[in-house]
Amino acid sequence: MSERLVIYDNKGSPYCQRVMMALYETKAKYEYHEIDLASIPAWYKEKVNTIGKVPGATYGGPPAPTDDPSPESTKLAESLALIDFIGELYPNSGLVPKDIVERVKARRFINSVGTLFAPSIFVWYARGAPWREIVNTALAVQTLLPEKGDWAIGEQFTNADIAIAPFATRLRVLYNTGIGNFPPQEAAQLKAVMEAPHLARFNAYVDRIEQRESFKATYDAEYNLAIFKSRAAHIKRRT
Ligand SMILES: N[C@@H](CCC(=O)N[C@@H](CS)C(=O)NCC(=O)O)C(=O)O
Repeated sequence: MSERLVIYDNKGSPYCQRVMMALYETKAKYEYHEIDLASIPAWYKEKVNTIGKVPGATYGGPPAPTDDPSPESTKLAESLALIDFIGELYPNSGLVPKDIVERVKARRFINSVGTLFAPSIFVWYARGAPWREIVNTALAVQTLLPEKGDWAIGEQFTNADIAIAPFATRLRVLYNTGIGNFPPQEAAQLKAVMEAPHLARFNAYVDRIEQRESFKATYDAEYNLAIFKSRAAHIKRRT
């Protein structure tokens, strides 16, 4: 039987959305604490995640308030590690493939998302890096999509799909709205190339992700749009 699990989340964070999707998919039992990123509480850094980032989690230990976790609980962080942890807690969910070859395929996909696709979006959105790199990384992800099956490694929805979900969607929001620290015309340029036929399989895949219940239940479009606007304004003030 699994032990007490407390999740520290922020509703605007794509990394946190990964964890919330994994919790939804597994129907996991957990307690919840929202962290305000505008004023991260001192106790969170001291007692949960010393680098002060969300998502975070505590696992096990005796009952304690979520804002004063027991030193006996294990402190966990990093979205990709957390979704694997949740998948392993609920092995029947299939989020972590049981088959070793499928696990390696999922890991390869997750790596491409974590080291190429997601960072290419961030450096464009926040620092005005070239948008072409996003197209290149989306094409690289597309080559990993299998011929058969709706998901990253085939028929089974896994953590590989969760890893890309928040970033693929937010990319669409950025190029549809033009919110970000880049020249305004770039949003339309990127949208045209992202929506061209050469990325049809990638886009059909992202459409399926956006229709998944675990995605819809963990993504508040209006709330996220407001977050995007305020973060972009903050970045522009700094640059
Ligand atoms: N590599 C981490 C990244 C987490 C991350 O950067 N979280 C952001 C929210 S989107 C955060 O907590 N920022 C607060 C800060 O840096 O002060 C993960 O995958 O969990």
